[in-house]
Amino acid sequence: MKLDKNTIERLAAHLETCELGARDTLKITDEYPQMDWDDAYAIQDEIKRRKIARGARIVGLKAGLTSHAKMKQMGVETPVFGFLADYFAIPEGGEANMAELIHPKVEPEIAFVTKAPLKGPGCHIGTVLAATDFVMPAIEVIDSRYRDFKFDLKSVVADNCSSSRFVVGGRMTPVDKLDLRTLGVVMEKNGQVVSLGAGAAVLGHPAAAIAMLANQLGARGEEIPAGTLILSGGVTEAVAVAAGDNITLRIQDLGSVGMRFA
Ligand code: 0L1
Ligand code: MG
Repeated sequence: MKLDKNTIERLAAHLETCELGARDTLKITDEYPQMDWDDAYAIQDEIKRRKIARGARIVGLKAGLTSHAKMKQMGVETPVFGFLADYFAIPEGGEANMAELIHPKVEPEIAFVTKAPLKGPGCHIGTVLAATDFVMPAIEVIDSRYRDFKFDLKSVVADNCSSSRFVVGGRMTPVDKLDLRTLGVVMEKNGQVVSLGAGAAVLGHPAAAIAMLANQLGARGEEIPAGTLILSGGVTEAVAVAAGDNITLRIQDLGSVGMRFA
């Protein structure tokens, strides 16, 4: 690690204050270009610790930048992971308040819920499918705290991978009779189709994103417990939204989920 404990705590407090106050900031590597991956995840962990200390519950995990479309959109090559806090969750058909957000975008995702623990190294698509209770459609709202979404990957990881809000809905569908690679994904904004894709856009198979996450956590000595909700990553590029927008996501065989921005 290149940063000391005080600096990590200060950067975590700064990023979380930006999140809670809906204020943007410059990417933190401008001030700390020497920051490494361990520093970036230590800042994310400190943000998580602060939330738990204030009484928030951690309700899930997310894999990010898992599709080639997203990697190209962001100019990066490696997937990343973050956490979901309880107050990020919006009920199916519910509303996100733009006053609490900076410049949100939405992503169509396949959410997994596990029924057995997953611990890397060595997790693969088969291990993940065997440990999956069901999958559901999910809309993730990302809201980078960095001005104009201008960042590098370490700054993004420190900022909990732009996590902000999410909604899950549709049908809780077991995976044994599904081919997640060929599931069609259609996202609409105000009734117009804005994104089209298939599950295979996520690392060739959405379960590969969950395996990657389990292996990355395993390298840190952590596992994914049974009963964990995990967002596997955007199937398409993220789409910008504004107050008044209605978003609907339909995923073949999994049903649909919707939300709006007020
Ligand atoms: O959910 C994600 O794919 C993470 C995105 C992190 C970068 C961004 O803000 O687009
Ligand atoms: Mg995402």
